[in-house]
Amino acid sequence: MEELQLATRNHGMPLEALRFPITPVGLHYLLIHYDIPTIDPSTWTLRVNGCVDQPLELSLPDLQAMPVATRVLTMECAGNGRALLDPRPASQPWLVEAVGTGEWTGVELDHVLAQAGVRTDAVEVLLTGADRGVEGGVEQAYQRSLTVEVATSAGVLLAYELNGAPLPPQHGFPLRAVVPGWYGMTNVKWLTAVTVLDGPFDGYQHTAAYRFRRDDDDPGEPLSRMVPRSLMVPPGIPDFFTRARTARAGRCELTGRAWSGSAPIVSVEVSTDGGETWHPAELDAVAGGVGRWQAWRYQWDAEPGDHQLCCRATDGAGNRQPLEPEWNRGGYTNNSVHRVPVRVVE
Ligand SMILES: Nc1nc2c(c(=O)[nH]1)N[C@H]1C(S)=C(S)[C@@H](COP(=O)(O)O)O[C@H]1N2
Ligand SMILES: [Mo]
Repeated sequence: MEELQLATRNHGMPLEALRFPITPVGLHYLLIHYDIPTIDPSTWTLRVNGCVDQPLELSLPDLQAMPVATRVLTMECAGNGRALLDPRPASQPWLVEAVGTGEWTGVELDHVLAQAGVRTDAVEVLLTGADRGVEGGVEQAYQRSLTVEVATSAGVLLAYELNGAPLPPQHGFPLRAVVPGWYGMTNVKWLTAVTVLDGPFDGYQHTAAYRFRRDDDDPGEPLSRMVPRSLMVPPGIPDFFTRARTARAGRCELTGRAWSGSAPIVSVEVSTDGGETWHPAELDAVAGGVGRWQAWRYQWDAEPGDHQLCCRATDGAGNRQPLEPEWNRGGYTNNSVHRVPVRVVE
């Protein structure tokens, strides 16, 4: 029941929505650890404080008067693929659809930090959301930090628009961070404060959550950039309850998208026999980029029978999706190849 409770609050992107280069807002995946906070935009401000020369308190119009930047970026939850691990780590039970691509508009975090003047003793930049909850027995506001280097040179946006409209409540109204190429947890929603710290942040979302830990004793490695993944639009038609798919024999174009947070995608391969043999897919002329998905297609001559379709991506840094996942306690970064069983009929 607890997994169902999370699954109904936090929805994924239906895979057929891979056809949209920019995900319509209502189809973008959603992950909200606690509750959507109530925010009155007329009194809301962003505090910029800590190790800065000039602390700031900025209203939404103040932020909107600053230089505007727009970026198309793919966002993926670090737990995407979790529920495919065995045993299944109990948490938000994502299969593979915790992803979406948005056109984010706002002001560069670097611009705001420059206005405040980051002092030389600065080490990290802490982002605090307005939402509160309890996790692992610890009451907390949702907080994540970035190194000063990432905060000032990685193209981080403080976004107030998604796809040309004000952020909707569920995606962080009135302001959220968007960090190109990083997993979803970094993109703090409902921002209330940007605090420059003179030491590393040791809050729950860094020390307990979002670490790749092989077992209970493993302190683990912090998660950062998205590892490569490709997904396909499942062909044919689904059964309502089982979602088992049936397609017609003949020429069938398989399409999908692939992304990585470290380097552009350089190849996508397709297998129609469960990963025994692989064939190159064609990458669309419109290039993706670091943290922005890339469309691909493959012409499949579908013969009657049962097939397991698979796709796998490789990025320019040489990272390729594995056939099998590596289990870990939090169920993170399972980017093993996407598998879609299909029955082909005459
Ligand atoms: N304040 C706040 N920010 C947050 C979260 C949250 O619960 N609270 N969830 C994070 C996680 S784990 C993910 S995957 C993304 C999801 O963003 P989306 O719901 O806009 O797709 O937001 C991140 N930012
Ligand atoms: Mo996430």
